[in-house]
Amino acid sequence: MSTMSSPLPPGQRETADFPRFGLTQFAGRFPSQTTRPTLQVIGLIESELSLEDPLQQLPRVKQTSDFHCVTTWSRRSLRWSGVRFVDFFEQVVRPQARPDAAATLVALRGQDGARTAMQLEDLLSSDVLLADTLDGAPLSVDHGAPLRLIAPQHYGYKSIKHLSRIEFLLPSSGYRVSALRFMDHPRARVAHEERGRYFPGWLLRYAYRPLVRGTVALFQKASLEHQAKSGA
Ligand SMILES: Nc1nc2c(c(=O)[nH]1)N[C@H]1C(S)=C(S)[C@@H](COP(=O)(O)O)O[C@H]1N2
Ligand SMILES: [Mo]
Repeated sequence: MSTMSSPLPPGQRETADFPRFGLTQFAGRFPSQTTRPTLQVIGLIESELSLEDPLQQLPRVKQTSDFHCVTTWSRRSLRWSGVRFVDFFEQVVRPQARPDAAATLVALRGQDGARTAMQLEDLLSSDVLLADTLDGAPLSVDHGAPLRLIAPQHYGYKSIKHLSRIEFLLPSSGYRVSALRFMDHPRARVAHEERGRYFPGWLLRYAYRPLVRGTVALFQKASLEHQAKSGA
């Protein structure tokens, strides 16, 4: 799906680069496993799964999509490849783990400890990917190695990098995400400007925009230090 010529969603501005980004507490945290992905499937299911190379045997797809961070920067036309989440769900999770039909909330966790949750219904959209390449190359550590979620219709904080665990939950489970409560909208649909809860999206634009430069710089510095240490 290409969204190249469409106007940007409300409140978003195009960036010239694609920065490593997130909540500041994750700037200095990195995945320990960056090549072969393993994915745990847990929660309200009949059998827990620990999948090595979870994309194996699933149909691979390429997708060009825009990426929208809640803090208002957008990166156009990123070229991802991987498998559709819906295929992973229908061909692996449903037959092997057999999730309870009432478990319609799905928590996603990265190796760096970052946590978010999405409605299963939103994850089953055909443009939601488990991605392992960007612009034709394996994902870099900065952008989510070895495997990340890509949910282009949702703000970037739902697209968990270094994805290591998927947990099926009841919507009433009270699952705690990484962000403060007001920052986490249960759906976070970009088209509806669902940036967070309690405050209207247009108001959060002005609260978040001034934080972008400093956050990018912090993440960049931490990456350089990490590369120097790991000799990469
Ligand atoms: N594991 C993990 N996933 C994450 C984050 C993070 O810090 N850790 N940051 C989120 C946020 S807020 C954004 S905007 C995107 C940024 O993706 P990028 O670093 O590849 O640009 O990743 C999201 N997924
Ligand atoms: Mo973000």
